[in-house]
Amino acid sequence: MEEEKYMRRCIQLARNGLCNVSPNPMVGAVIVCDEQIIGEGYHVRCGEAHAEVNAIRSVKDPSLLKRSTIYVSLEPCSHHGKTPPCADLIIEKQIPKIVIGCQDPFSKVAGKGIQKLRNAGREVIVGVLEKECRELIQKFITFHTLHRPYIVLKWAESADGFIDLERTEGHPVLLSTPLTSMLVHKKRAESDAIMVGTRTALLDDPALTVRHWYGHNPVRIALDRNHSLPQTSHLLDGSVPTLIFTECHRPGKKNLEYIPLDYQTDILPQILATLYQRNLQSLMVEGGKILLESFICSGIWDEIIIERSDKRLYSGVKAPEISDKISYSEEKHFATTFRHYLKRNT
Ligand code: AOF
Ligand code: ZN
Repeated sequence: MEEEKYMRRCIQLARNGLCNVSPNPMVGAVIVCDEQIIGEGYHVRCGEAHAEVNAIRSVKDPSLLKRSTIYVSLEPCSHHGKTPPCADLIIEKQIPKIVIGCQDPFSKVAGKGIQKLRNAGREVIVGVLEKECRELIQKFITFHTLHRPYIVLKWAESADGFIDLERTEGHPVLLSTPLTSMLVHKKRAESDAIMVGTRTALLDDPALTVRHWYGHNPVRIALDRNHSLPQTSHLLDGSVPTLIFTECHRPGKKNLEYIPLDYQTDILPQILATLYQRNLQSLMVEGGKILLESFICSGIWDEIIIERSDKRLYSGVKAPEISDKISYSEEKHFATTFRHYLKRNT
Protein backbone atom coordinates (compact mmCIF):
# COMPACT_ATOMS: atom_id res chain seq x y z
CA MET A 1 0.00 0.00 0.00
CA GLU A 2 1.28 3.45 -0.99
CA GLU A 3 0.13 5.08 2.26
CA GLU A 4 1.98 2.52 4.36
CA LYS A 5 5.12 2.91 2.28
CA TYR A 6 5.27 6.66 2.95
CA MET A 7 4.38 6.19 6.62
CA ARG A 8 7.20 3.67 6.96
CA ARG A 9 9.54 6.36 5.62
CA CYS A 10 8.17 8.79 8.24
CA ILE A 11 9.01 6.29 10.98
CA GLN A 12 12.48 5.75 9.54
CA LEU A 13 13.11 9.51 9.47
CA ALA A 14 11.70 10.00 12.97
CA ARG A 15 14.23 7.56 14.44
CA ASN A 16 17.03 9.99 13.62
CA GLY A 17 15.81 12.02 16.57
CA LEU A 18 16.48 9.24 19.08
CA CYS A 19 18.45 10.54 22.12
CA ASN A 20 17.88 14.21 21.18
CA VAL A 21 14.14 14.90 21.17
CA SER A 22 13.06 13.90 24.68
CA PRO A 23 10.81 15.00 26.38
CA ASN A 24 9.27 15.50 22.93
CA PRO A 25 8.36 12.49 20.77
CA MET A 26 10.24 11.28 17.69
CA VAL A 27 8.26 12.38 14.63
CA GLY A 28 8.88 12.07 10.88
CA ALA A 29 7.08 13.67 7.92
CA VAL A 30 7.09 13.14 4.16
CA ILE A 31 5.46 15.32 1.46
CA VAL A 32 4.29 13.58 -1.70
CA CYS A 33 3.18 15.17 -5.00
CA ASP A 34 2.33 13.16 -8.13
CA GLU A 35 3.60 9.98 -6.45
CA GLN A 36 7.01 11.55 -5.84
CA ILE A 37 8.53 12.50 -2.51
CA ILE A 38 9.20 16.23 -2.75
CA GLY A 39 10.02 16.90 0.91
CA GLU A 40 11.13 15.11 4.07
CA GLY A 41 11.83 16.10 7.63
CA TYR A 42 11.96 14.95 11.21
CA HIS A 43 12.02 16.47 14.68
CA VAL A 44 15.75 16.82 15.30
CA ARG A 45 15.94 18.20 18.83
CA CYS A 46 13.59 19.29 21.60
CA GLY A 47 12.91 23.02 21.33
CA GLU A 48 13.62 23.09 17.60
CA ALA A 49 11.34 22.85 14.55
CA HIS A 50 8.83 20.01 14.34
CA ALA A 51 8.93 17.33 11.65
CA GLU A 52 6.27 18.98 9.46
CA VAL A 53 8.11 22.33 9.50
CA ASN A 54 11.36 20.68 8.39
CA ALA A 55 9.56 18.70 5.68
CA ILE A 56 7.81 21.83 4.34
CA ARG A 57 11.08 23.79 4.40
CA SER A 58 12.80 21.06 2.39
CA VAL A 59 10.41 21.39 -0.57
CA LYS A 60 12.22 23.12 -3.44
CA ASP A 61 9.09 24.28 -5.28
CA PRO A 62 6.55 25.46 -2.65
CA SER A 63 3.87 25.94 -5.32
CA LEU A 64 3.52 22.13 -5.38
CA LEU A 65 2.31 22.08 -1.77
CA LYS A 66 -1.22 23.06 -2.87
CA ARG A 67 -1.65 19.67 -4.52
CA SER A 68 0.43 17.51 -2.19
CA THR A 69 -0.20 15.08 0.64
CA ILE A 70 1.74 15.36 3.88
CA TYR A 71 2.35 12.12 5.76
CA VAL A 72 3.26 12.49 9.42
CA SER A 73 3.79 9.79 12.03
CA LEU A 74 2.08 11.87 14.77
CA GLU A 75 -0.93 14.17 14.72
CA PRO A 76 0.23 17.72 13.85
CA CYS A 77 0.25 19.90 16.96
CA SER A 78 -2.41 22.54 17.51
CA HIS A 79 -0.90 24.46 20.41
CA HIS A 80 1.79 27.05 21.00
CA GLY A 81 4.58 25.25 22.85
CA LYS A 82 8.24 26.04 22.29
CA THR A 83 7.25 26.28 18.62
CA PRO A 84 4.05 27.43 16.84
CA PRO A 85 1.28 24.96 15.82
CA CYS A 86 2.09 22.70 12.85
CA ALA A 87 -1.62 22.38 11.99
CA ASP A 88 -1.69 26.17 11.33
CA LEU A 89 1.33 25.95 9.06
CA ILE A 90 -0.21 23.08 7.05
CA ILE A 91 -3.40 25.14 6.65
CA GLU A 92 -1.43 28.26 5.70
CA LYS A 93 0.53 26.34 3.04
CA GLN A 94 -2.77 25.02 1.66
CA ILE A 95 -1.78 21.36 1.77
CA PRO A 96 -5.06 19.61 0.93
CA LYS A 97 -4.49 16.12 2.38
CA ILE A 98 -2.93 14.95 5.64
CA VAL A 99 -2.20 11.30 6.47
CA ILE A 100 -1.47 10.70 10.16
CA GLY A 101 0.03 7.68 11.92
CA CYS A 102 -1.44 8.15 15.38
CA GLN A 103 -3.12 10.68 17.59
CA ASP A 104 -1.01 12.74 20.01
CA PRO A 105 -1.58 11.65 23.65
CA PHE A 106 -0.38 15.04 24.95
CA SER A 107 -3.45 16.69 26.52
CA LYS A 108 -2.82 20.08 24.86
CA VAL A 109 -3.08 18.39 21.43
CA ALA A 110 -4.99 15.05 21.79
CA GLY A 111 -7.23 15.25 18.71
CA LYS A 112 -7.34 19.05 18.51
CA GLY A 113 -4.77 19.10 15.67
CA ILE A 114 -6.89 16.69 13.62
CA GLN A 115 -10.01 18.73 14.35
CA LYS A 116 -8.33 21.98 13.35
CA LEU A 117 -7.30 20.50 9.99
CA ARG A 118 -10.77 19.06 9.36
CA ASN A 119 -12.41 22.35 10.34
CA ALA A 120 -10.25 24.02 7.70
CA GLY A 121 -11.75 21.66 5.13
CA ARG A 122 -8.72 19.39 4.71
CA GLU A 123 -8.94 15.68 4.03
CA VAL A 124 -7.46 13.92 7.06
CA ILE A 125 -6.76 10.19 7.34
CA VAL A 126 -5.75 8.89 10.75
CA GLY A 127 -4.31 5.50 11.75
CA VAL A 128 -1.97 4.43 8.94
CA LEU A 129 0.57 2.03 10.56
CA GLU A 130 -0.88 3.18 13.86
CA LYS A 131 0.65 0.33 15.91
CA GLU A 132 4.14 1.06 14.55
CA CYS A 133 3.73 4.82 15.03
CA ARG A 134 2.65 4.31 18.63
CA GLU A 135 5.52 1.89 19.22
CA LEU A 136 7.92 4.60 18.02
CA ILE A 137 6.77 6.97 20.76
CA GLN A 138 5.94 4.41 23.46
CA LYS A 139 7.93 6.30 26.13
CA PHE A 140 6.09 9.53 25.32
CA ILE A 141 2.71 7.73 25.41
CA THR A 142 3.46 6.08 28.76
CA PHE A 143 4.59 9.38 30.25
CA HIS A 144 1.49 11.27 29.14
CA THR A 145 -1.12 8.62 29.86
CA LEU A 146 0.22 7.10 33.10
CA HIS A 147 1.88 10.29 34.37
CA ARG A 148 5.09 8.54 35.20
CA PRO A 149 8.32 7.81 33.31
CA TYR A 150 8.65 4.74 31.06
CA ILE A 151 10.55 2.26 33.22
CA VAL A 152 13.27 -0.10 32.03
CA LEU A 153 14.69 -2.50 34.63
CA LYS A 154 18.12 -3.83 33.75
CA TRP A 155 20.48 -6.28 35.35
CA ALA A 156 23.25 -8.70 34.44
CA GLU A 157 23.10 -12.25 35.80
CA SER A 158 25.33 -15.30 35.77
CA ALA A 159 24.47 -18.49 33.88
CA ASP A 160 23.23 -19.91 37.19
CA GLY A 161 21.08 -16.88 38.00
CA PHE A 162 23.08 -14.69 40.42
CA ILE A 163 23.52 -10.94 40.01
CA ASP A 164 26.52 -10.63 42.36
CA LEU A 165 28.51 -12.45 45.03
CA GLU A 166 27.38 -11.81 48.61
CA ARG A 167 29.66 -9.04 49.79
CA THR A 168 29.94 -6.09 52.12
CA GLU A 169 32.84 -4.52 50.25
CA GLY A 170 35.21 -5.29 47.38
CA HIS A 171 34.53 -5.25 43.69
CA PRO A 172 31.37 -6.47 41.99
CA VAL A 173 31.80 -9.48 39.71
CA LEU A 174 32.07 -8.43 36.11
CA LEU A 175 29.42 -10.20 34.08
CA SER A 176 29.41 -7.74 31.16
CA THR A 177 31.79 -7.89 28.22
CA PRO A 178 33.04 -4.88 26.20
CA LEU A 179 30.37 -5.60 23.59
CA THR A 180 27.48 -5.93 26.04
CA SER A 181 28.67 -2.77 27.86
CA MET A 182 28.31 -0.91 24.59
CA LEU A 183 24.73 -2.11 24.19
CA VAL A 184 23.88 -1.16 27.77
CA HIS A 185 25.45 2.29 27.41
CA LYS A 186 23.42 2.80 24.24
CA LYS A 187 20.29 2.12 26.32
CA ARG A 188 21.55 4.60 28.95
CA ALA A 189 21.97 7.27 26.28
CA GLU A 190 18.35 6.68 25.23
CA SER A 191 17.10 7.23 28.82
CA ASP A 192 16.32 10.51 30.53
CA ALA A 193 17.25 9.17 33.96
CA ILE A 194 19.15 6.25 35.48
CA MET A 195 18.72 4.99 39.02
CA VAL A 196 20.35 2.71 41.60
CA GLY A 197 19.54 1.77 45.19
CA THR A 198 21.62 2.58 48.25
CA ARG A 199 23.56 -0.70 48.46
CA THR A 200 24.60 -0.56 44.81
CA ALA A 201 25.60 3.11 45.13
CA LEU A 202 27.69 2.30 48.19
CA LEU A 203 29.32 -0.97 47.14
CA ASP A 204 29.87 -0.35 43.43
CA ASP A 205 30.43 3.43 43.50
CA PRO A 206 29.02 3.60 39.95
CA ALA A 207 29.47 6.63 37.67
CA LEU A 208 26.24 5.84 35.74
CA THR A 209 27.50 7.80 32.73
CA VAL A 210 27.53 6.99 29.02
CA ARG A 211 31.11 6.03 28.17
CA HIS A 212 30.97 3.12 25.75
CA TRP A 213 28.49 4.74 23.39
CA TYR A 214 27.86 8.17 21.92
CA GLY A 215 25.18 10.33 23.55
CA HIS A 216 24.07 12.42 26.47
CA ASN A 217 24.31 11.33 30.11
CA PRO A 218 20.96 10.64 31.77
CA VAL A 219 20.12 12.37 35.05
CA ARG A 220 21.57 10.16 37.80
CA ILE A 221 19.36 9.11 40.68
CA ALA A 222 20.23 7.24 43.87
CA LEU A 223 18.45 6.39 47.08
CA ASP A 224 20.36 7.39 50.22
CA ARG A 225 17.94 7.61 53.13
CA ASN A 226 20.55 8.34 55.82
CA HIS A 227 23.17 10.23 53.80
CA SER A 228 25.50 7.24 53.96
CA LEU A 229 27.22 7.84 50.61
CA PRO A 230 30.78 9.13 51.15
CA GLN A 231 31.55 12.56 49.67
CA THR A 232 34.12 10.85 47.44
CA SER A 233 31.37 8.86 45.63
CA HIS A 234 31.26 9.24 41.87
CA LEU A 235 27.55 10.04 42.14
CA LEU A 236 28.30 13.12 44.26
CA ASP A 237 31.08 14.47 42.03
CA GLY A 238 28.89 17.13 40.39
CA SER A 239 29.89 16.05 36.87
CA VAL A 240 26.33 15.15 35.79
CA PRO A 241 22.93 16.36 37.10
CA THR A 242 22.17 14.04 40.02
CA LEU A 243 19.20 13.62 42.37
CA ILE A 244 19.64 11.89 45.72
CA PHE A 245 16.44 10.81 47.50
CA THR A 246 16.86 11.02 51.27
CA GLU A 247 14.80 11.23 54.46
CA CYS A 248 16.16 14.62 55.53
CA HIS A 249 16.89 17.53 53.29
CA ARG A 250 20.47 18.69 52.84
CA PRO A 251 21.72 21.63 50.74
CA GLY A 252 23.05 20.47 47.39
CA LYS A 253 25.62 21.98 45.09
CA LYS A 254 26.04 22.34 41.32
CA ASN A 255 24.46 19.30 39.62
CA LEU A 256 23.55 17.72 42.96
CA GLU A 257 20.18 17.93 44.62
CA TYR A 258 18.84 16.17 47.71
CA ILE A 259 15.12 15.43 47.64
CA PRO A 260 13.40 14.34 50.86
CA LEU A 261 10.88 11.47 50.81
CA ASP A 262 8.29 10.45 53.37
CA TYR A 263 9.53 7.01 54.43
CA GLN A 264 6.31 6.37 56.41
CA THR A 265 4.54 5.65 53.11
CA ASP A 266 5.54 3.85 49.89
CA ILE A 267 8.47 5.75 48.41
CA LEU A 268 8.11 4.47 44.82
CA PRO A 269 5.06 6.61 43.92
CA GLN A 270 6.78 9.65 45.48
CA ILE A 271 9.90 9.08 43.38
CA LEU A 272 7.92 8.60 40.17
CA ALA A 273 5.80 11.69 40.86
CA THR A 274 9.00 13.75 41.27
CA LEU A 275 10.42 12.45 37.99
CA TYR A 276 7.13 13.20 36.23
CA GLN A 277 7.13 16.77 37.55
CA ARG A 278 10.65 17.18 36.24
CA ASN A 279 9.68 15.99 32.76
CA LEU A 280 11.95 12.94 32.93
CA GLN A 281 10.21 10.72 30.43
CA SER A 282 12.13 7.48 30.83
CA LEU A 283 13.99 5.81 33.67
CA MET A 284 16.47 2.95 33.56
CA VAL A 285 16.90 1.11 36.87
CA GLU A 286 20.26 -0.65 37.10
CA GLY A 287 20.07 -2.33 40.52
CA GLY A 288 20.33 -3.59 43.06
CA LYS A 289 18.08 -6.47 43.91
CA ILE A 290 15.94 -4.66 46.51
CA LEU A 291 15.15 -1.72 44.26
CA LEU A 292 14.53 -3.90 41.19
CA GLU A 293 12.23 -6.15 43.19
CA SER A 294 10.25 -3.24 44.55
CA PHE A 295 9.44 -2.22 40.96
CA ILE A 296 8.66 -5.81 39.93
CA CYS A 297 6.47 -6.52 42.98
CA SER A 298 4.42 -3.38 42.50
CA GLY A 299 4.06 -4.19 38.79
CA ILE A 300 5.44 -0.77 37.85
CA TRP A 301 7.70 -1.43 34.88
CA ASP A 302 7.54 -1.43 31.09
CA GLU A 303 10.63 -3.33 29.97
CA ILE A 304 13.09 -5.68 31.61
CA ILE A 305 16.46 -6.30 30.02
CA ILE A 306 18.54 -9.15 31.42
CA GLU A 307 22.08 -9.68 30.28
CA ARG A 308 22.72 -13.37 30.92
CA SER A 309 26.42 -14.24 30.90
CA ASP A 310 27.92 -17.70 30.30
CA LYS A 311 29.90 -17.36 33.59
CA ARG A 312 28.77 -19.31 36.66
CA LEU A 313 29.05 -17.89 40.18
CA TYR A 314 27.77 -20.96 42.12
CA SER A 315 26.48 -18.70 44.95
CA GLY A 316 25.62 -15.09 45.65
CA VAL A 317 22.67 -12.70 45.35
CA LYS A 318 19.86 -14.46 43.48
CA ALA A 319 18.54 -12.56 40.45
CA PRO A 320 15.09 -10.99 40.89
CA GLU A 321 12.10 -13.07 39.79
CA ILE A 322 9.69 -11.60 37.29
CA SER A 323 6.09 -12.20 38.27
CA ASP A 324 4.17 -10.96 35.24
CA LYS A 325 5.98 -11.90 32.04
CA ILE A 326 3.96 -10.39 29.23
CA SER A 327 6.01 -10.70 26.07
CA TYR A 328 9.47 -12.16 25.77
CA SER A 329 12.29 -12.26 23.24
CA GLU A 330 15.93 -13.32 23.25
CA GLU A 331 18.96 -12.07 21.38
CA LYS A 332 22.40 -13.65 21.46
CA HIS A 333 25.61 -11.59 21.43
CA PHE A 334 28.45 -14.13 21.46
CA ALA A 335 28.40 -15.78 24.90
CA THR A 336 25.81 -13.40 26.36
CA THR A 337 22.08 -13.73 25.89
CA PHE A 338 19.94 -10.62 26.18
CA ARG A 339 16.51 -11.49 27.53
CA HIS A 340 13.89 -8.91 26.90
CA TYR A 341 10.51 -8.69 28.65
CA LEU A 342 8.01 -6.17 27.45
CA LYS A 343 4.80 -5.16 29.20
CA ARG A 344 2.28 -2.97 27.46
CA ASN A 345 0.68 -0.75 30.09
CA THR A 346 -0.70 1.74 27.59
C1 AOF B 1 4.29 17.73 15.83
N1 AOF B 1 5.45 17.45 15.19
O1 AOF B 1 7.59 16.90 15.17
C2 AOF B 1 6.51 16.98 17.24
C3 AOF B 1 5.29 17.23 17.90
O2 AOF B 1 7.15 22.66 22.79
P1 AOF B 1 6.94 22.25 21.36
O3 AOF B 1 6.41 23.36 20.50
O4 AOF B 1 8.16 21.58 20.75
O5 AOF B 1 5.75 21.15 21.37
C4 AOF B 1 5.97 19.91 21.95
C5 AOF B 1 4.74 19.06 21.78
O6 AOF B 1 4.40 18.96 20.41
C6 AOF B 1 4.95 17.62 22.25
O7 AOF B 1 4.58 17.46 23.61
C7 AOF B 1 4.03 16.84 21.33
O8 AOF B 1 2.70 16.91 21.79
C8 AOF B 1 4.12 17.63 20.03
N2 AOF B 1 5.23 17.11 19.24
N3 AOF B 1 4.21 17.57 17.17
O9 AOF B 1 3.31 18.13 15.21
C9 AOF B 1 6.56 17.10 15.82
N4 AOF B 1 7.64 16.66 17.92
ZN1 ZN C 1 4.09 20.56 15.70
